[in-house]
Amino acid sequence: MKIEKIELHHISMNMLHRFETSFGVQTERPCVVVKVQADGLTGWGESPAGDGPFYSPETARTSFLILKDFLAPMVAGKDFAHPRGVAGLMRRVRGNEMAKAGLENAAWDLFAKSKKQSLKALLGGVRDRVSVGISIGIQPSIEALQARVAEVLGLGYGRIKLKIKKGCDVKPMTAVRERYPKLLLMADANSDYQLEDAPVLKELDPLKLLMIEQPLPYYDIIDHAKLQARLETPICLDESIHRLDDARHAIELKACRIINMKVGRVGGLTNALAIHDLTQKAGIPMWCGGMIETGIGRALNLALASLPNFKLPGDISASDQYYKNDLTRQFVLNKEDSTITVPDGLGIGVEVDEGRLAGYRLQHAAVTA
Ligand code: OSB
Ligand code: MG
Repeated sequence: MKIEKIELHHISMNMLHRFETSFGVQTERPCVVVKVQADGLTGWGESPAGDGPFYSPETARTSFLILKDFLAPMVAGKDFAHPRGVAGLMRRVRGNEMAKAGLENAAWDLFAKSKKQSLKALLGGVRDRVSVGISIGIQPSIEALQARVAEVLGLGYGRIKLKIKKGCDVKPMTAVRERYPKLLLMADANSDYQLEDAPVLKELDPLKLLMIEQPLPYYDIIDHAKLQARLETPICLDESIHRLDDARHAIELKACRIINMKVGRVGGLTNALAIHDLTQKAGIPMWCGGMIETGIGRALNLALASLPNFKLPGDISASDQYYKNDLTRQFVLNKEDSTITVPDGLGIGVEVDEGRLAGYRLQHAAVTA
């Protein structure tokens, strides 16, 4: 198939909840929505980089630029037999994983639609509902944190992740653990610590956390291996994993016991599937991370998380935890089992509200064959 037209929409949406992590505070969510057209069909993808280069080196504006000047011209009008081929067409571009993911994933949606299949079926998903949890940002006080935890437990979330940073870690984690001894609880440090902080991280061991996500620098694997050897709590890598070789190195060096899969961070579904198969063989469970995606990215995450090695609850909360007026229909939590139902329509299985998309738009470009 050949993509005839690629449209890029750099948008920004207001978030319902302020989200604070060790790398900053977010109240608005920019991203680039990618629309591709071929043979009368439309495919959608999302490049989920943020406002600034703080989670990763990419930003929404750099994704837009790289897509417009390099990636879209490499793909428009070129023949491919499978969306993996789109990843191949973009291989010359180094890094810029989130930019690539938006375009490659739009091609997957398009391809699934052309085969009259849901993305879940195309990827080989094995479940209709995906276990989900919620990620709670750093709160101004322990009282505010306890109130937010109680609120989301009341909504039915069965796994809670708390963001931590230096100086705001053992106290809040312990307070929540004391109130909920059996809760599936975990921490995400977003790379705020160094190996010499191991004694503080060791203080989290008695809390029996499900895992601690990315304690050390965003580029590191080796120090994580040294840290994991000293901790009982499983380490989960997020920021450090961008490609299959990173996952292989992390597993070989025992740098983590769990991997967070974000399709944007690894450059698209082709790499995500390769990492899925590697971790499955190695006995390293994965879960689906989130980048506060719009309904487009959320629908794709649900399809991806229906694969067999997604063994732990994902950061795929219901739409009402993110946006008032999302680009697609809302996703709701099945309260009885803390799951979200995987869309079973063609492709990603959701329609995009193009009126809303235009309303959120900051920049637009179109690239044709
Ligand atoms: O580290 O997992 C992270 C959001 C933005 C950037 C990084 C992260 C996050 C989250 C939120 O934790 C996950 C979500 O609900 O989408
Ligand atoms: Mg993380």
